[in-house]
Amino acid sequence: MKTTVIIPTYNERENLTDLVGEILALDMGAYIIVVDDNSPDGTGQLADDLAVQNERLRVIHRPGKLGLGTAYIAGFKMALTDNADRVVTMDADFSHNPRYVPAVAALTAQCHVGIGSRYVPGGGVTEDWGPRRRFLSRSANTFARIMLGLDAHDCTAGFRCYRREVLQSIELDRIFSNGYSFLIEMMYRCQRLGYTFGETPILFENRHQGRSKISQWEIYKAMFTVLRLAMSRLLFWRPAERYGTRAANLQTKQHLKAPTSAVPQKPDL
Ligand SMILES: Nc1nc2c(ncn2[C@@H]2O[C@H](COP(=O)(O)OP(=O)(O)O)[C@@H](O)[C@H]2O)c(=O)[nH]1
Ligand SMILES: [Mg+2]
Repeated sequence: MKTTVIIPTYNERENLTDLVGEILALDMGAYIIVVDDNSPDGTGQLADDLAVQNERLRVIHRPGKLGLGTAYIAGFKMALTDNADRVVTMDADFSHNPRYVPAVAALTAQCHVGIGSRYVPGGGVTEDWGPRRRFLSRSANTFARIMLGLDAHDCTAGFRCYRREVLQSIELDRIFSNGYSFLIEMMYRCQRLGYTFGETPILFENRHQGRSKISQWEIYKAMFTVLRLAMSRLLFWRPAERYGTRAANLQTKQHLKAPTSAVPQKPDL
């Protein structure tokens, strides 16, 4: 079973060496694709240097800061070409600790998409989050869950593992959102296609080095994405059985059964 971890980077020079080292040291023999957007701090060059030392690491270079969503898509395409069976996505700043990678990836034995989740029992964030940030994060999640009827508890988490068939069947180039709202749209599309989710608790840590790239503008865009998708959900409503129902998905989770359908039908999103 080939596992490929995609790490989008923009100015992550101080984190990358340790992160790559820890992932490569995991027993699962994971492969890594770093997707760098010509980081001014030289992260791309560092990734190339690390790739020379380890053949399980590959690097995609893009000409400038093109956004998190398209970085994931570029990584997905390369991972599929490289015959990955499952594809993990995680941040470069240690907010997603590499020690959780095996557990997140293992979820795909029972469901289509695994999530390293802050919002299931045992999960959470490290101490430094003040009440305002906690409230913002929780309410953004609840808003997206309710508006889009999402099953998962952590809908904005970037720590995920997708089975190969999920990425093959989603028309990646038709995903409209870029940036952080990509995560919400991707989850919504997966659920519409009848794919199931599993969550394992993680402790989300503050970034080890460097600065966050999320802006206020990204938060507005994420809200817009939720409203846009909620509208399309209303307009393009189809009988639930075509997509798999929420109840069926929950049942799959409870009984930890492998879903029986191979590749569900694609709806018009
Ligand atoms: N390639 C690429 N990576 C990005 C871009 N924006 C953010 N990232 C990476 O995406 C991950 C999450 O970003 P981060 O700034 O930590 O967001 P935060 O955790 O929400 O504050 C990190 O690994 C960033 O380096 C981008 O435009 N292009
Ligand atoms: Mg971060």
